[in-house]
Amino acid sequence: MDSPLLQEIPILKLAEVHSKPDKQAMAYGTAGFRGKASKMDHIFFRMGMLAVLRSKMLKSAIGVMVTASHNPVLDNGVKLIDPCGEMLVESWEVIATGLANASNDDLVKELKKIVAKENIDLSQTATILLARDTRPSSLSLSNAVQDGISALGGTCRNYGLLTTPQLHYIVSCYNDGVKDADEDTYYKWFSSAFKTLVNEPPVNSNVTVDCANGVGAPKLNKLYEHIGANVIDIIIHNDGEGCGKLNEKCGADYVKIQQRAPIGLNMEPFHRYASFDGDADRIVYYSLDCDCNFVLLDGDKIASLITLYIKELLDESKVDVKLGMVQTAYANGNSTRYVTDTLNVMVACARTGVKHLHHKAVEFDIGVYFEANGHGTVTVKEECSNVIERAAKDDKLPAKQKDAAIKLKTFLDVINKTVGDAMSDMLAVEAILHAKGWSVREWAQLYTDLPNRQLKVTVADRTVIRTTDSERRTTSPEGLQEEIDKLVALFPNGRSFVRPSGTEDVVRVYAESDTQEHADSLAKKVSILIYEKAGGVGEKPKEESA
Ligand code: 16G
Ligand code: ZN
Repeated sequence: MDSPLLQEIPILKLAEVHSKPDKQAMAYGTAGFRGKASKMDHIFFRMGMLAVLRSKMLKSAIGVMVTASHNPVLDNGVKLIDPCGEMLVESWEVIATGLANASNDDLVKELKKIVAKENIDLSQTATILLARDTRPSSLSLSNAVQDGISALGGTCRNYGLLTTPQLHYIVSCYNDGVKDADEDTYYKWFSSAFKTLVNEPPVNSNVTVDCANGVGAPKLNKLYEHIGANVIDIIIHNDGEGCGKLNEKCGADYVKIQQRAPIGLNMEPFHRYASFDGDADRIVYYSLDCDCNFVLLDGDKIASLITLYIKELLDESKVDVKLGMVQTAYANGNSTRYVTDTLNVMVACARTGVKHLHHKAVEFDIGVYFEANGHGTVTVKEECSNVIERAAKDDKLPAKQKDAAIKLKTFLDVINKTVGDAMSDMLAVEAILHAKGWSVREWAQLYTDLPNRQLKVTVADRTVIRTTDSERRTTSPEGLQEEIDKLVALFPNGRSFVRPSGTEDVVRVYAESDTQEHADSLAKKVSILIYEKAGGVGEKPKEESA
């Protein structure tokens, strides 16, 4: 008998509407497909179909998010979310790339190939949870996803505008049996956990949040309404209502890389500021010190604060579980030293890209993971949650011990454990500062960042650079690592690594040292080395004369 997939006519009809231009190839990268929105309609259509196949295979709902995060407003992107709210499994990234690049004529053949290879029972039902960010192209591209879903007979629940982490959260709730999970479920859960943590007395100083003119603005506003202005005081900046463009001179990425305030923000010393990125899965904090110097509290500082707080509560509650932190090679050396030596917490290193950190973090009972760029969260093993919950209810424990367990349980409730979430991370930071009676000043002083510099070098083929040891060392071109080592040895506290970017056609160079001058000089020397040894193109990086 013909399988439902063999109803080729409707597929082909819709495929014609969402036809793939010739000679265009794209890859499912670190965070899904990303590129110029005007060239990607066929990708969205095909990802709708792929989500249906994955949903049938896993007999669970699958998420599809339409966003290009911190990219410019004319870009767009799409990523799939697996049943527990985690990123799409890596083996399916290859399948996604194959389907995206199949010619129009080969589309049905490619679909059949996936069905056969993955042994998918097409009689299964499929449910896709779809959402989008505020980009001008997002509505029509999410319609293309919907067409893909209907082409293969799947059911689509379209949530409209959401932040990326909200959709991750809703996918996990839905597959946990909460079939009516929606945006409100999110606000109710996180606002109630936050209020339990900080209600007495409420947070008194305000926090100004730059929402990058993105979807974070309306959503933070709603969260704020649920929490109440009597508990937290949030001022939203770059809310997308004015003439500012999405991610243009604003947002977490801009603030982190430029180390300066977003457009239109007049900063005052010691005030708390935060920036989300365009889909609100990243957050960085910042402030001005008494000399009006810009002070950045990036993903490393957020992770250190969270790790410190969890460690204190574990010690107080005497709950014996393994706490660990996961960073990437970009983590500031002094953050790693602080967590390892001062907090006595184990630090693991993972490759760039959230999924790599997440996978390492789940090896710990409680894993705190953050990229320096502000993407991160905390993972908690189920057995560990149970141990904490039992301690929180144990009347035989001394009051102080039980109290710490209750605080830890409530604190972990404020965390979106599926993926890094700017809103939930913000609540976590605000709750910790409140609990400790700290301003940004005390937080910033946990450790001092080592001066660092990031540069990029354009080469003919960036894949000639191969890395190992979580991208901290290169294995190719031959002899490159030895040369980098020699340069690093010239600088006090020197460290440098290079890696091919996963999102841009460049090689990235990172360097840190005891002074900004040294960090700049090391980064320059390594860039020149890359240019010479790895086939640099265009203008050669130059060392500034002293
Ligand atoms: C993507 C990743 C981010 C990573 C960045 C690196 C996700 C959701 N996002 O934006 O984690 O830091 O790529 O970009 O995984 P690069 O490879 O160009 O340096
Ligand atoms: Zn993002």
